Amino acid sequence: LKDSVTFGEAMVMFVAGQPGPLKDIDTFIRRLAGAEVNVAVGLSRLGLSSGWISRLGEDAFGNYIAEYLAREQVDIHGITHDSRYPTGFQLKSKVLEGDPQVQYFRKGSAASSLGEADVDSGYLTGFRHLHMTGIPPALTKSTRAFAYAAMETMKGAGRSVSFDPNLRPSLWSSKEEMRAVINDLACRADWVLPGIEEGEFLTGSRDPQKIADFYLNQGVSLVAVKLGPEGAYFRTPNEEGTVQGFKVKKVVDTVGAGDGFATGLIAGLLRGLSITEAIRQGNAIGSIAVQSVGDHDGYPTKEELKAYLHYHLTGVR
Ligand code: KDG
Repeated sequence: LKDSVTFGEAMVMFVAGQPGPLKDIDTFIRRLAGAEVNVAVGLSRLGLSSGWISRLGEDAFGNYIAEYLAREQVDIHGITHDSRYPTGFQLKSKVLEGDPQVQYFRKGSAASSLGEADVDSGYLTGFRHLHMTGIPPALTKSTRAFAYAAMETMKGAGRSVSFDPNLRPSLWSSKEEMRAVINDLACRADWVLPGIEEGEFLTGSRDPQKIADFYLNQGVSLVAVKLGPEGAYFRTPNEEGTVQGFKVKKVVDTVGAGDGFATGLIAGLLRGLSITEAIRQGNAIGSIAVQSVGDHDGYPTKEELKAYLHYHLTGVR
């Protein structure tokens, strides 16, 4: 079996070259965005076999994405192309502090036309693990149906499933619906990876232990709550702990940190590391991610990750 598969929308991302409101920016730097594609690329860089399922338009953006992923050695056999729809894109502002502003141009995109009929169970179950986020269930009715069907297919085949809520309120019609659907999907997963703010919104408590218990009580086997620079808290039915974060000299852009965390955690668990070690890897990649402009351009190879961990844990290069 191959290692990990995921599905979702990738967008060409234009990052402002200068700080300021997006309407005033003359030059942008092109990158590739999309929570799931970030994880797919991250896992591939770490040497795992990684697949990404989506639909792209037959346009320059779609071709760019397909070529980019092939270069990153992500398995692209799960991608279909459709000339009826465009490939989505987004603009991201440059900020000197805090989270940047993001503006989407993704309504009616090729990826948002994915539906239940596109679920290829033969392809999916060729992987040991499925990583999901809360973004596809937010896009359209059909992508939500795809998400449920993919989850069911993988659970039915005995595969593990990770779920990152990745809350994007602007993509939902109401906060109540967002909470209900995300929790419904999260409770069907094996590993749930909320940020602390997300956990608070989803469970009503800001206490990481209570957030974890909420999902463990529904049958989830591991909850890792991301605490930003403080690292992450985790809990399973018989283990818990907090794994310290890594010090970062300069935060360039926070977007992509959560996907970096998921990448390190999934790679670690699929390779049989302890939960603490897997989470440490997650924290490490999250801290690397915030130091570059794109979502995933800073994500390390296996060797780079090893060197980073070694340096930060021993002080020796
Ligand atoms: O997690 C990073 C993503 O938010 C970014 O790449 C864009 O996928 C994206 C989205 O829909 O917000």
